[in-house]
Amino acid sequence: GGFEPTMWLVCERFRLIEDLQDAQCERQAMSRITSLVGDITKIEADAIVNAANSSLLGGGGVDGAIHRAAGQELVQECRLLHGCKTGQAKITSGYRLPARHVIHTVGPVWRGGEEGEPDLLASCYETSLRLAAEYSCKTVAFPAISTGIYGYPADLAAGTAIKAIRSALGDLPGIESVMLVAFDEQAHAHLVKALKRKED
Ligand code: AR6
Repeated sequence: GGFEPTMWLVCERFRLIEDLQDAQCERQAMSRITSLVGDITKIEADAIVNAANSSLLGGGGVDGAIHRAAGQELVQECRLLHGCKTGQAKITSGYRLPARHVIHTVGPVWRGGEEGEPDLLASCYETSLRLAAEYSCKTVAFPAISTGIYGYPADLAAGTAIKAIRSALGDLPGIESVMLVAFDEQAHAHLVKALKRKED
């Protein structure tokens, strides 16, 4: 339990199902960006974003979870895409997921931060949102790209993500709501902190 009324407003839009009932939603007044704790495979958005690798043929982490939940047809469509470069994004159907589309993006591997990682991570968020807008998506949910197996520090990634999303949304009025789905409380705390910062 424990939803605040404002949390319900946010969560209702994504029609969160059972597993997310205890998720915490935080919303800045008038913001189109929301953070919550949950499993992105359960979210009914127009698009969920996958933190993929350049093969787009599946892997561990959120990528594995999305492929398992979507079913075999997802990897079949992915094979037709011939991979994806770091910082870029490609779109497929969501198959058995509650989400209509999956946007597959490839985050940078963290190598200390001096090898273009922030620009590449920002590009993942920006290109994913542009692709979502091209496909008339109004609601888009992101995982914390690169912060698992790819080793990007979660606090730095949260700041870069929020900044890139804010900047892209300025040009994309069709996107009504972006949900940042943290897998644990700590990742959520980094996102909330970055959301509360005025402007980077
Ligand atoms: N819902 C939301 N977030 C999740 C879920 C989930 N079901 N599962 C994990 N996370 P990662 P990366 C979080 O490792 O760092 C794959 O093998 C996780 O806690 O999934 O971009 C790909 O094929 C972390 O905060 O992606 C690539 O080879 C975040 O999602 C590589 O991993 C991202 O962690 C990509 O690594």
